Amino acid sequence: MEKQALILVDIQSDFLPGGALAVPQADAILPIVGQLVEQYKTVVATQDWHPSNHESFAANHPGHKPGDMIELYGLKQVLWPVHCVQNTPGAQLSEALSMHEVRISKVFRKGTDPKVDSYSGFFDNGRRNSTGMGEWLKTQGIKAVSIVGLATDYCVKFTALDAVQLGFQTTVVSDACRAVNLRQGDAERAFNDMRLAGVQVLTSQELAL
Ligand code: VGL
Ligand code: ZN
Repeated sequence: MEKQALILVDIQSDFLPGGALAVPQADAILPIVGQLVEQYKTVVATQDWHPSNHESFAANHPGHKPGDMIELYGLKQVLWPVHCVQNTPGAQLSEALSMHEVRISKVFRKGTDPKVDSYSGFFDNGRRNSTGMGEWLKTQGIKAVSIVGLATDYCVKFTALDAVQLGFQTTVVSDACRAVNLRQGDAERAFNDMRLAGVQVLTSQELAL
């Protein structure tokens, strides 16, 4: 078997029930993620980690509200509620992961530049800076990655697309992800975009076969 890693995408309090950008039914992934974490030797996590002046926050654009679309330094940007602000409880990895924390080799933070959002765990949306995750996985000899987490239609999708581009054999575990679904059908469209790019989309049951 080729050397594999599990990537936990943005499993943070603000994306879970009660959080600032709660993803519907996000907590349903936690038991599945907990099982998967025990099955991989190499587990890494991404962490959305914004400064409070981040320009993806609607609050930093007077007259705009969450869900609005703007152009930000040449890139299309959805405006979000204030979320995952550095060193706040909402930015912490879910407590449900704490018992597995020793198994997480490394956490890669993203979204730290106030001028550009970063959906992918590998690069910012302008593809100017790397988080170091791709380089680190390659130095570990990882050839294949399985991806789980939040949210299907943003950070999971763009992490998976970049993983394929970087040459990793890439699987997304569909029932271990949940979508924001700003528009109805966004989750299905995201899975289709991923499949078209060469991502294998499997349920956790199919993965276990
Ligand atoms: C995410 C919106 C804004 C995500 C992060 O983790 O999918 N979505 N920041
Ligand atoms: Zn964010």
